[in-house]
Amino acid sequence: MTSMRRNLVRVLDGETLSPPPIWLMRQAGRYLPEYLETRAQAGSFLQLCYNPELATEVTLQPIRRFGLDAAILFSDILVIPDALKRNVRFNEGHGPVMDPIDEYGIATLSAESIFAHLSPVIQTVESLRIRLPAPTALLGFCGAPWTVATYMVAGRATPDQAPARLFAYRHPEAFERLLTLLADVSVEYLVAQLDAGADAVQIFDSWAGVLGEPEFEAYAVRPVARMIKGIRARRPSAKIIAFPKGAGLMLKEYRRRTGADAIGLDWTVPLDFAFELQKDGPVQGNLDPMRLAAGGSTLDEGVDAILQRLGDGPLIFNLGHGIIPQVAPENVQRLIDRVRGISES
Ligand code: 1CP
Repeated sequence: MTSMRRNLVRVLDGETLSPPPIWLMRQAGRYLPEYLETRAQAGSFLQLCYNPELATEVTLQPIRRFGLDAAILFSDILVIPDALKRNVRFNEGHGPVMDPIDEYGIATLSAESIFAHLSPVIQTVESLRIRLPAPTALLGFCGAPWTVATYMVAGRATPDQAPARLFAYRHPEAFERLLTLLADVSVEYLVAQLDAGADAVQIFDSWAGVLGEPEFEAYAVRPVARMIKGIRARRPSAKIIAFPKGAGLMLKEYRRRTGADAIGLDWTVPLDFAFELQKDGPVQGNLDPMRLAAGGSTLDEGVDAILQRLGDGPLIFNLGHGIIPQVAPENVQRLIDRVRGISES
């Protein structure tokens, strides 16, 4: 395939684009009526993730509606524990659940044959690259080892990942084994996504923010650095965004220590600090998703503040976390128009 330098990739290479490329975390999802329709057709949420035709369809839905600069593969970070036979289920209204893992489970955990299980996801990437408009970048993704491990240890969603934090103190060796296994499996998985046509990949460390300083180094920085080194050893030109949500001041050294091309910023990151981080390379973010839900001038002011402070450097415009189901689709259009300078006022 002739290589076309899509806007998102240009920014990941350090270019400043005006307007900046924009995509939104959870841009496919329950705020879109067409998503709810396709999800109902699929049966369960996981069946949707493993159905290349329907997963392609829901990935394309926000692209058709809004013409975003990037599509993100429709899947979930928890397909990895599912492939590791942890019996993942998504129960309506209760979030994900799975069989909690203990130190004995970790000792016998095997990554064998997980790629057969994940092949429908890779097929989705292939079908997306064929179906997407040429200028639209395609992002692959996975969860960071720490974030995936938190769900595996607790067996469910928790507010602060207390079960995994406690487990890591009590069983440091078992926990290290789990993180290393997840990192190595995730390298293979992301390389497969890149080979199938993803322009870049994002590593979601949604729970990085609950870690103290030494734990952040051991569980958020080191495993992600291992992953990025592993990916680059195989695909030297791979473009990688890392999103350590809630990392706060620990963002400062994060890019250098992990080797990520771009860092994703949540909405609590002050714009002056984001500006400093941008001197070292591209940043992505960081509108509060609640501003998007609120809409109107609240939305416009949030957008303008980000563009004013970060618009003269390499920026990928995004939310600071995922879209919530209550968002009106018109607000998403308003956001995109505002970023692109197509505003009414
Ligand atoms: O009802 C439904 O349809 C399920 C809702 C849903 C959706 C739309 C879940 C369950 N996952 C997804 C898709 C998803 N998940 C994407 C698709 C692409 C897109 O962004 O459009 C992506 C990138 C994810 C990644 C993901 N899953 C993360 C990292 C990002 C983040 O939100 O922090 C995490 C933590 C998950 C786990 C997960 N999956 C689903 C839920 C509700 C959760 C969070 C559980 C919790 O509260 O801890």
